Amino acid sequence: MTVPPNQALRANRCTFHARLRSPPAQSPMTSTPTPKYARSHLWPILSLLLFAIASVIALATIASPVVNREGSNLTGWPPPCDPVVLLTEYFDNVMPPALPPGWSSTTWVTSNSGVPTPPADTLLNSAFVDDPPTISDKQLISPNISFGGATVRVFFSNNFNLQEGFDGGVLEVSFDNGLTFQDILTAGGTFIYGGYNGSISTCCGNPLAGREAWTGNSGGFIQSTANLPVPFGSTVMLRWRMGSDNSVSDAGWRVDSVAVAVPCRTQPRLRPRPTPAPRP
Ligand SMILES: [Ca+2]
Ligand SMILES: [Ca+2]
Repeated sequence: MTVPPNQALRANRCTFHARLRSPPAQSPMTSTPTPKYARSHLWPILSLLLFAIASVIALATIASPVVNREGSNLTGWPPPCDPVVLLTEYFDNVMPPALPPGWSSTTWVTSNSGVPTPPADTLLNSAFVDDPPTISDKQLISPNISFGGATVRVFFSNNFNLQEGFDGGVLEVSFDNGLTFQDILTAGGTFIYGGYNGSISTCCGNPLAGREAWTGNSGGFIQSTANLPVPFGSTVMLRWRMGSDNSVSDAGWRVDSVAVAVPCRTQPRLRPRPTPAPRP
């Protein structure tokens, strides 16, 4: 039978495509055939994938200590602000009994030994005044601190052993260059730590009679901290004032590690400006 030319051509095409689709002849010795496509295309992809995984693991191993180190340094970063330190005094750069420059008193001295113990919060010295068995009014005055219009924070280490209820100490402030002083609480201040712990008897001539004060025995240095609003345009002078009555002495009072600062305030966060729309 004669096959028409069109049918012969169609049959040859089918045979050609069937050869393309049919798997190659297998060797009788090969039991598990390996597709050529997998070898030629999947291996580069798998190699790239393995290389990428290895790179990620290596980078993580190298970067981990850096991230941890910088993470610890960056805790709380950026800080909301920095405190503005106005005054610090540790009384350590003078030879006792001299007071540091700018500090004044006729009765207080610097001291590195004796009672009340310990003699200093920061070595070697503290400011010290005794508690005599007689009526006395002993004042230690700070330099003038030029800052106003904000609440400042006063820190100091406080070691007192004063006849309880009869002798005591107070912190006073002046906003007029030392012309007048008032108690820090009367001036609007508030204690955060280590505030007054008693009141002074009115019986026996103490110049601080009837006032709240530090009195009795602190048992070593304690931290006293107060907030003090300072009127705009004013300066601040601090006065540690010890008053004693007409009998019975005690070890005295030590002040050390004084700092005055504008405490950390939260700064307003700037909002990013919106991108202006392009003009036509
Ligand atoms: Ca000191
Ligand atoms: Ca006394």
